[in-house]
Amino acid sequence: MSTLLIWFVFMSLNILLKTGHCTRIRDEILSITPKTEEQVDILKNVSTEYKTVLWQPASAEYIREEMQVHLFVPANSSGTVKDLLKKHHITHEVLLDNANELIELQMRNASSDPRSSSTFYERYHTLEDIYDWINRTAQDNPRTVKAILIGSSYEKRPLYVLKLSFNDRPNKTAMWIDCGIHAREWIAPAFCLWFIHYSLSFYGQNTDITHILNSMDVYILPVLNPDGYKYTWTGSEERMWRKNRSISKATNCIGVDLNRNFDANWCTKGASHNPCSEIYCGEFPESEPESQAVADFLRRHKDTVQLYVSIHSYSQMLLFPYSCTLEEAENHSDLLEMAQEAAQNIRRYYRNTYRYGAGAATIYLAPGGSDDWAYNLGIKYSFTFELQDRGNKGFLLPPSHIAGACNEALLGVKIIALKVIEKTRAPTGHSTI
Ligand code: 0X9
Ligand code: ZN
Repeated sequence: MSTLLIWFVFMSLNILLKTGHCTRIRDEILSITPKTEEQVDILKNVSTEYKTVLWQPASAEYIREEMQVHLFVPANSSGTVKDLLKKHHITHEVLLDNANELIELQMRNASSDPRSSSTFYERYHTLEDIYDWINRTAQDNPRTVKAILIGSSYEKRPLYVLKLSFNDRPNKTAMWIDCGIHAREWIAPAFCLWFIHYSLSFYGQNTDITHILNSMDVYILPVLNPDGYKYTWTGSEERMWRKNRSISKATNCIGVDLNRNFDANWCTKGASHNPCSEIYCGEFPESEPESQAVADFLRRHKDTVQLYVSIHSYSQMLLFPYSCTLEEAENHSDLLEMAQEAAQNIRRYYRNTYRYGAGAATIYLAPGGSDDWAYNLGIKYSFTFELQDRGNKGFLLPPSHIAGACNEALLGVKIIALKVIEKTRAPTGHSTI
């Protein structure tokens, strides 16, 4: 009798394993490329009506035929979503099936893993840790680093800009870098910290950064969207949050896409008036305290700031104005040449490909962005970097990739800054008279 029972249990287990009914379904990222208009509509519907999160593109409105779509599908929606895709003959590929492990890995930091051999800059940090780091960095470098409070977020968190200034040369220009306008793009704040640490460590050692810092002050805002960033640290469901956390009067939906809230063809095609959309433009341009603080600061410093850089992820791209119109910027060929040189060097030194071009022509029309707004303000060198990767780990880039992602982007920023210095250098007074 007992032999029979053992045999029965063994056979059942075997069947379960073979049919896969036993394997635990986990959160996944699917890559889907719709081939027809009908498939586009189905996919738009899946990504809005079911409990999924679009990773790429940022919103369903952007989905087109032949576009590679990355969709985060939580375990409990997996069956329904896959059945629907199958029913409409839409094929998919699983990009990631260990999202939860990657989220855990990203959240593991110094305090929870003291044996880790990676440095502070090779880990992701909570907002509190970043605030502490900002204070410490300003305190430890009183001659070169100043923390400037430029405003506060919707939930009243401070927005600190670090000013790096290595000398008081007359007619000094400046560059601006902001990180973390989109909450889930964790590699962005990590880059801002990386850049500051690199500048403080290699000034006087590396010729390029020394030349840059001798010619320009640098204003760096490590976390432009602190409320959103804080929220992404509260759990794996919240990890995919993109917008800020402002409450809309009209609906239950939360958040404005801060990169649609600037006054550059505000809320035209490529942004949405719907507060529930991932690309909600807000009630009016600069309705959000975060974008207003940045815009006010840049308006006050527009005569010195020559270069604007905004750090995002993912997809490895180097974008420049315009994103809010298909028209070319007046210095398009200059911007293209600079982006090309940066991308070529990244390829040469890091064997990684960055696509580059004007935003609207390279990815999609996306009005109300900070880069276009800064450009129209008169900052004629304006770039958005989309850091690693090219679509496997996406927002869940493991800590072990931080160094590579930041170093290649840093090279890109240095090349562009050197070009700006060269192009804007005041003519040396060789008078012909
Ligand atoms: O859509 C965006 O805001 C950026 N891509 S992301 O995937 N990080 O969301 C691209 C920004 C390009 N610039 C402007 N739209 N102005
Ligand atoms: Zn972004």
